Amino acid sequence: MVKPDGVQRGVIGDIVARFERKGFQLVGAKLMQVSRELAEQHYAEHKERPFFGELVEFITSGPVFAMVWEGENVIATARQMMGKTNPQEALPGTIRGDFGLTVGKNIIHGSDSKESAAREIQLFFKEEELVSYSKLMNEWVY
Ligand code: 3AN
Repeated sequence: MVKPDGVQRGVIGDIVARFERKGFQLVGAKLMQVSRELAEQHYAEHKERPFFGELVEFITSGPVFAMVWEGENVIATARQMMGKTNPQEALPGTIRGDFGLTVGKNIIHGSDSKESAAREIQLFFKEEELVSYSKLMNEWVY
């Protein structure tokens, strides 16, 4: 998910392009305003952390671009492409390393396991918003 800072900074296209060029397949995407209720569900695992309130404020402060990507080892690879949570530690060439400056506004969120991906996808998308299709290009990727 491109967070409100990424949308404001105009890097949706760049981020989509990185995942596309890597070889991943887009199966769903939408620009949306996150409600407080959805934000609290999304960040439920951080409820006890001191920055929970800030997280909810920030993610609801403007539109986000939610995406579902598919492909070989997509979760771990996408997290590598995103870079470390703190953009000051994220390497150049990663999304946070290239676009972010502070941990509070770090451009992008990515699911960190199959379980969290399943949970987050059903929070953000209806089943009919996910599109399954075959891409001829895949035979050149795998
Ligand atoms: P990631 O997004 O890399 O999985 P998590 O799950 O540890 O990182 O943290 C969730 C979000 O909480 C991060 N994307 C970041 O925006 C925010 N966050 C993490 N640590 C801090 C912190 N020390 N202060 C403020 N916000 C933080």
